[in-house]
Amino acid sequence: MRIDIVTIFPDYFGPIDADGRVGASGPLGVSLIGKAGARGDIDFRVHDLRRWTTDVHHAVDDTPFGGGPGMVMKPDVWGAALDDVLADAAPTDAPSSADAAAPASATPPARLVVPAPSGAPFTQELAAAYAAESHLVFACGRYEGIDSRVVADARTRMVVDEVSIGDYVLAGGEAAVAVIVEAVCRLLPGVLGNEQSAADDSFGGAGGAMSGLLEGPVYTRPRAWRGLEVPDVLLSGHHQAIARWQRDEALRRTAANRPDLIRRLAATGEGFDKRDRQVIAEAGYPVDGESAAL
Ligand code: JD8
Repeated sequence: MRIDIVTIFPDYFGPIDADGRVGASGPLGVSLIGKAGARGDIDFRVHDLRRWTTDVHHAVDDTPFGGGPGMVMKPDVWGAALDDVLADAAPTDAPSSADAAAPASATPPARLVVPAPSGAPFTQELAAAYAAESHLVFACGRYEGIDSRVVADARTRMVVDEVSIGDYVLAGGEAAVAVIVEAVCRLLPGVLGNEQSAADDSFGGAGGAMSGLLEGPVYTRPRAWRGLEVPDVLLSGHHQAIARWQRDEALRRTAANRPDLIRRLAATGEGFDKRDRQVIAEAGYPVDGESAAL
């Protein structure tokens, strides 16, 4: 997968070399995602938007039409940047032996992702959709945002998503891009070690036993710490009892912190067995077998 990020703060994503490649530090350079980048499984490129400014002040913003606070990012600078980034990623017309069979048009176009507080919610489901793409381009806004014609223009030739990572206000899109890139890249083949799997991810996952529920509590050595013991069942070796206990804990935590997820699972009808409904009822959410009413 190729991931391009356009921003006025390239250093946010760590040391960037002349070709826009990221170094071994920063959110894209460390951990499993950093290793995948170093292996070349993910081709990260970070671009400074000011490279496409044309005036001596390298201006990327201007006053908003219609008045109001702050500044708006200029469409002409963004348009030129996205044109070049997309052109750079597009296969050259001289097909090499490898893609001789695959004419240029065969290469799926990139998908443009623009974080914004007004965007559609970014979800695990969308993360999985992005993980299936071959090329993602992220546009990091700042100030009051990017002139809205940039997205309108890009939509004439590619899929564009305006997404939000949550109901709080950030100062710009960089943090949101770091969040989205991590959620997407951990789903790519070979990124997570084999001991880890995304199958059981909360908020969707791939149909694992716990998918759709929040994670339950976790423990490791020492067995006793500051007078606090690890639950005996986890030391019992009784795998069925352990699985049941972990599910009960996940149900209790989900009912307490995210009753909306209980409703979503209850609505699927086959989300809960008799024991589940008993645990949820004890947690204050009666779910009867018949209707999914809570
Ligand atoms: C992109 C500029 C700042 C936003 C005036 C504060 C996402 N969940 C989220 N919260 N905030 C953002 C976000 C904020 C951004 C930009 C994303 C570009 N800003 C602006 C409008 C109000 N300032 C976000 N994803």
